[in-house]
Amino acid sequence: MWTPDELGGAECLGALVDGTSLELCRSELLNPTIDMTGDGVFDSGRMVESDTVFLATDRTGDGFADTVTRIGPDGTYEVWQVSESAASGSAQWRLDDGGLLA
Ligand SMILES: [Ca+2]
Repeated sequence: MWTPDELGGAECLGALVDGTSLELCRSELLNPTIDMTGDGVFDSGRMVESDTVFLATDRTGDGFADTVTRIGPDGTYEVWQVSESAASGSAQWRLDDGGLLA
């Protein structure tokens, strides 16, 4: 189950690997309901797929997610960020952080 009312094109977020091109996985915030940056603007949306929760945030304000936090049912989490590849100059998803929620 997932919530397409908040995120569009988000099905690919569950299959991110280090170096996934932004062109291959670009999720649009359709109806963001969360303010992650605290500036009073809703910049994040949620998706639930199986037992995994995804929180997608648009930090650049272009309407597309550039940070995704994936929280698994076992308490593990991963933080994915879009960054420019120095080699190719293209935008890619990179695993930025991860671990176990206390
Ligand atoms: Ca963005």
